[in-house]
Amino acid sequence: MSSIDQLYGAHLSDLLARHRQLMQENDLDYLLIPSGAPLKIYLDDMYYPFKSSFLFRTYLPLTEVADSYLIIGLTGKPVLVYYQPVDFWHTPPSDPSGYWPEHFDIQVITEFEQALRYFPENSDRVAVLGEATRLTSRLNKTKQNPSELLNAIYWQRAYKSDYEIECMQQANDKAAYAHRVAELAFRDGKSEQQIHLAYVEATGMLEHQMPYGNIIALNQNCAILHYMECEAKVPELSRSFLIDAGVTVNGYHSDITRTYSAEKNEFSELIDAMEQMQLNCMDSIINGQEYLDLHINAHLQISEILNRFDILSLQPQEAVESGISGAFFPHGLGHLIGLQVHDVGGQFADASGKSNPPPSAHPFLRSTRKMETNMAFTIEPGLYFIDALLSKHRDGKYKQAFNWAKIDALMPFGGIRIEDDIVIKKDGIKNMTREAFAKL
Ligand SMILES: [Mn+2]
Repeated sequence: MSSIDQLYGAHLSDLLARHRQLMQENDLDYLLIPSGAPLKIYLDDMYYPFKSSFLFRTYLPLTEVADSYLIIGLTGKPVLVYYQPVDFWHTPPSDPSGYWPEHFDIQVITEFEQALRYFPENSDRVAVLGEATRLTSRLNKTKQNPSELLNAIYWQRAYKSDYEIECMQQANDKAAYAHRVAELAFRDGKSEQQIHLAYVEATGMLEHQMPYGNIIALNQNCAILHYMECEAKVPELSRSFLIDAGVTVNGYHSDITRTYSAEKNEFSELIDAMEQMQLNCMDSIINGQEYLDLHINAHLQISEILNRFDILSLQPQEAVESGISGAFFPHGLGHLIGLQVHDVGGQFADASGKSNPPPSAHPFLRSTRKMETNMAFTIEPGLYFIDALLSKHRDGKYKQAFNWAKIDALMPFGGIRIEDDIVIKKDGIKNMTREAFAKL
């Protein structure tokens, strides 16, 4: 028995115990969880790539199985209604295999409607979790996505089991290897599209199986936070390369960013400074601290770099308080990660789902949770030269504080982001991304 088998067994029994407790607190006898139905392109005979619902994937490592259902009662093995149609047009889902089937009472169906045989009765003691299907919408007495139950599930999801951490570690291991292949393609003078294809091939997966659209940017495109155009043409000069790409393993994601300079120059020194700043930021984490404090501290550290490199003459405190640091670092320091790249519940104040939004000066911060044992986060500070954000300051109140000549010289390099996936442990942090790169 491999370790993932053992870890999954313990993970699932703990998950079921917690969710059954929540079912009792919410007067429920059953949860009915659809994997989801594929979405057809309008007036076409083709479908968008299918990804099963993350609620379904909370229990099962099945990322692409459609029209299946999980039924969880208060006792016994959960029932998995597994749709395996007789289909000569497409490949039907393979027979259940691996470390998970022994934990389920698996009922294979070949006709979509046969799932109804296994559904619990139509009653308010049943909750349907996820997007309604044409079968679940017939159950008009059931509770559809009761928020009290879901919020408690989402709140708990931030705390990862050893199984989940192992899946994310494997997702980091695979991504780190592909990142290395992509870096070599950049050093080899390839186009964004060629680097993108090299990355995907190195993961051993297909493009639609990536956890999110790869961000593969050269030169000034590194300043576009969610750049996905993947230019096919090789640029005349490749100065800089920013890659933000992950891998999915058993439904769990990695989300990794690295930035490279083609040559040793001021931009590469800025990358080194940001790298050191990112490491310091992770070293400074105290178990139980607010993520928001880490984010604000990152603004101070980035402002210190801007000052040290003679890009901005303001002292760090003033750069942050005036909002100027946000012109260089406009996004949040990071987010929860797990079954979703941006895992649910990042802005919850408590298990009831009460909202804890970030302060108005930091609107894009996705996590305002405390950083507690077994929670997984990304740490992804950035420093960019984004014309759309900087241009308004060229005639603004603080225009004298900017070294415009230097900013104009750095603009063709775009920007820097360095992103690791970490887990908070009792005695420090586990950096899944750095561990993965160290194994290469
Ligand atoms: Mn991220």
